[in-house]
Amino acid sequence: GKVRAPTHIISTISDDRGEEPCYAGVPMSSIVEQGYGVGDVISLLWFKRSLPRYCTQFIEICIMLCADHGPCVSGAHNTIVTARAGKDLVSSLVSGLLTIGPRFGGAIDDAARYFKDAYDRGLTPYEFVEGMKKKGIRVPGIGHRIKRGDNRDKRVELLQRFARTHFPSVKYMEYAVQVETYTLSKANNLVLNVDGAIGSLFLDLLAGSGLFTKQEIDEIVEIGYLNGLFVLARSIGLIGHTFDQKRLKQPLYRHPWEDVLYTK
Ligand code: Q5B
Repeated sequence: GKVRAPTHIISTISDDRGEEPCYAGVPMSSIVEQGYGVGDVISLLWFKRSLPRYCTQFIEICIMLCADHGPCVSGAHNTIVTARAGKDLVSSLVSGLLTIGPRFGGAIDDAARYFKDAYDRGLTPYEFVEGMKKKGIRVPGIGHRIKRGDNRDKRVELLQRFARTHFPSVKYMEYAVQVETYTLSKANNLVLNVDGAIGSLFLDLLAGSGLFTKQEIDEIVEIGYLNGLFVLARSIGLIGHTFDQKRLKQPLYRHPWEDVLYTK
């Protein structure tokens, strides 16, 4: 009989061999004709399933409100400096993307991991935060350079309001809010930040939608899908910053001597 030669690649999310490309089995004509959005495409290509409208809307809100946060944040700064050094779009973009990590924008996965573990183990916010302190680990999803207890992040409020209205359960987010109440009692800058809000709410999306098994949720959290939301979103802003600098014909950036402490 026929013998199938072993393949070098296994792929399960898309197929371009037929008349039209398919994302997780859904043909492109259905995606276009049924008015799917970016949230649906992310659901198909990342989670390999169609998600209900409130979930895809939540994903799209995350993308929109993480798309940019001004020129002063780490990623935009790198992109601006790179564009002004005369580099091309891709170089300027990746130079900004490379700053995304545990301090800047890339704390979503760890926030989801730590909040999930603490909530599932029934730790009080005090036990959780003080336990992290003992281990010398900053609580991911908590803290911001400019946001404060008396100057909350509007993006966090918008996400919370949407989820409280549309999600069947927001237990992980409410736990993150309790953690924030405790951290704010220690210092005014220790607010729940946008990474922490997305991390905790995505746990609620996964657990509350009824479309993921416990094993699938654990795998998503362990692999770390959620920083992808920030990477994808912020690429929109970083591309914009590149075009902005080119349009403005900005010269090579050089940091002023006066702003450096030269010391031995
Ligand atoms: N302390 C974000 O720090 C920041 C603590 C903490 C316990 C914490 C810090 C942090 C976790 C990572 C995280 C996402 C580095 C942030 C984002 C997107 C963005 C960005 C934008 C956008 C800020 C002062 C004292 C020290 C620290 C203690 C601070 N954080 N303790 N758990 N989480 N958070 N990142 O202000 O006793 O004096 O030594 O690492 O969630 O990236 O807009 O800019 O859209 O672009 O530099 O919003 O919180 O504070 O380092 O001077 O610390 O607070 O141990 O205590 P800061 P530091 P002590 S959202």
